[in-house]
Amino acid sequence: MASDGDAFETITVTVEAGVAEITLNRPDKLNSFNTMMHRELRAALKQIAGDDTVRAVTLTGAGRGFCAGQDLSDRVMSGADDAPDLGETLDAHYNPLVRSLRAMEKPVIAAVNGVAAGAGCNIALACDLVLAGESASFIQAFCKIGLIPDSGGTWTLPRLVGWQRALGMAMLGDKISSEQAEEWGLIWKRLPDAELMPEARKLAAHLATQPTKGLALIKQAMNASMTNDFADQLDLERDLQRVAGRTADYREGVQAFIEKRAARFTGA
Ligand code: T3D
Repeated sequence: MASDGDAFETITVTVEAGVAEITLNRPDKLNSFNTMMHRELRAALKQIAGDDTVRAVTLTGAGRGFCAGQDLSDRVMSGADDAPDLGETLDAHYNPLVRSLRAMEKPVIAAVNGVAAGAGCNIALACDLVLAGESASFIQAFCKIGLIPDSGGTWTLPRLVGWQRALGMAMLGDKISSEQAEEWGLIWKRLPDAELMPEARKLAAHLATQPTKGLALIKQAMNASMTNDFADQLDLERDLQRVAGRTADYREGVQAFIEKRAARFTGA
């Protein structure tokens, strides 16, 4: 996949050395989602998912925010207007987006560079590893406008931070600092702002040299563990380990260990 920096209006996508970096790019609106941004992000993720040369993905935001969720200026109703069918917009946009992040057969890093609010917060949390700059914050803003956490939030939050903290975040909509987020296990790592993108790029570059199929199988197993019981999960581990054991990267990993050298993984 060639670098696609100029192909979109609301996002930018660059591809270099096996890493796709997607930047949500509506900074004046804190990168909130309109229909075009949904369409463009979906198209980019589809292209990336199908490109075997891309072995890691980073998602970040332009300007001072990561993403403020839905663009509320597209939801203003005058007295006479019917309420929009938000179930429809979830079906059409937010749910396919978080599904595609969870199903992506390569690691996805969220580099949260500022506020992540509403669906913007839960989209970050749908990524595999969440890095945050120290000025980043996480807000389940939905309750402030009468909505419920979507984009997987009601599923992800209790699993990440436990029942009380999930309900506190969802019902109060308080701003959770990056420090608090790290302490609670909401994110993988907090970094000084200036180090966020260099570290995210370093991590993505590392992941892009790792056994991509194996990482995808780890993701598949972890996803399934959220609903499987222990017996089913053991069966799944058996099945997925069988697949992992047949990859070229497993063969290379064992060979490299025996030869006491660094492995050269190809992602196959
Ligand atoms: O509708 C559906 O399809 C259902 C799905 C819903 C998913 C959702 O995400 S619902 C939740 C939507 N998001 C929110 O409720 C968050 C709204 N934003 C805020 O609460 C605050 O902006 C923040 C806490 C995120 C940041 O606050 P602050 O003080 O740092 O920035 P600000 O001044 O509020 O925002 C800066 C600009 O971005 C400002 O524009 P202006 O005045 O400079 O022209 C503001 O209006 C704009 N902006 C921020 N968030 C949104 C937005 N514009 C449109 N939609 C937004 N969500």
